[in-house]
Amino acid sequence: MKVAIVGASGAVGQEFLRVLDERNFPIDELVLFGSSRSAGRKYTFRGKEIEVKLLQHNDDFKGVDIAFTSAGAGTSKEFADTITKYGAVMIDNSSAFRMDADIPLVVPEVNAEDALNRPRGIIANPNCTTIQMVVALKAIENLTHIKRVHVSTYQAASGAGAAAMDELYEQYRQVLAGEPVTVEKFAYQLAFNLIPQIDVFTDNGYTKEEMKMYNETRKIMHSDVKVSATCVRVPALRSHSESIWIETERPVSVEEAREAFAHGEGLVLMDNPEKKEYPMPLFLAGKDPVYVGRIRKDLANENGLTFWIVGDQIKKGAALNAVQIAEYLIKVNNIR
Ligand code: 2RA
Repeated sequence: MKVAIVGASGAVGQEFLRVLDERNFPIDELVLFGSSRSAGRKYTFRGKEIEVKLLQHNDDFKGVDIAFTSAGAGTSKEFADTITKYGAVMIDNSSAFRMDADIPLVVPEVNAEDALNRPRGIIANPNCTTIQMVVALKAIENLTHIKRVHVSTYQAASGAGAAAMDELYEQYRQVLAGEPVTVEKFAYQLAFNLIPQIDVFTDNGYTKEEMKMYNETRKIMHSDVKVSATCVRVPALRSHSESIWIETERPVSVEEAREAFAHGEGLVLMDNPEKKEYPMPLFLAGKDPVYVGRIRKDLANENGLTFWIVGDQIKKGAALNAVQIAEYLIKVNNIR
């Protein structure tokens, strides 16, 4: 299998290298692509040093079976034809194609089979907050239809890239040293703060990040579920947390929900209030699963249930989900 990574130098690109190796993904040849800023850099994969090639409109993707792309929506749009023209499956982590009707938006635990219908050779990887939420929602949707979702997210700095993580570290150091604080990657200082804005505002007062959770969840779950989100940047490093409230067609007890989450694909139940056991981003960075805890009946709605989830934004929220899509295609022998 010949595999390409476009955007190899970014936080998600680097995670692709780790996840592909960790999961012993079948690769005969790996090619790395990047912008003029990263072309020439070298990374080691399975003991072999690989140099990043400049991404160009040429025949470099001839013979490539799977191309993982995470270099921004603009690059994905510009190079989609170049990447797919010789038959490579493009699994794209950007927002470029997620809502295109002829491009599947896939979370393997929820709608893997959608990946089989890809007329343009492209499969879109959802937004990180959507991925981890629908993995949890699926466990309850299997019991009864979810009609409404309210979600507040607590999104780590990693969502804005590796440099944003570095800025958060530096801000804490600067504050403690009494130095002026560098604010470049976020609208405001993030250290000792929360920022209730991720991406730009749309006409309805929701941000693009919040509308992604509305639109993408409905597409992935093939559902009329209504999702009202508030997406907040918090001073955590690389795991996103979400406080989720759902309204279901019939009441779901805490015990029933716990059982469903405990057996849900891609989920780990971490819910024991007496022992102060619940998911926290600091301790779950780098983990594959989505962790679920704080499960309670909603006091304001007899068909309501509320719970808390944590997932690694770079891993399950991006690189791992994309690799799992590729693993599914290999399992069902549907790469070419
Ligand atoms: C964020 N979900 O967390 C967005 C993009 N990764 O910033």
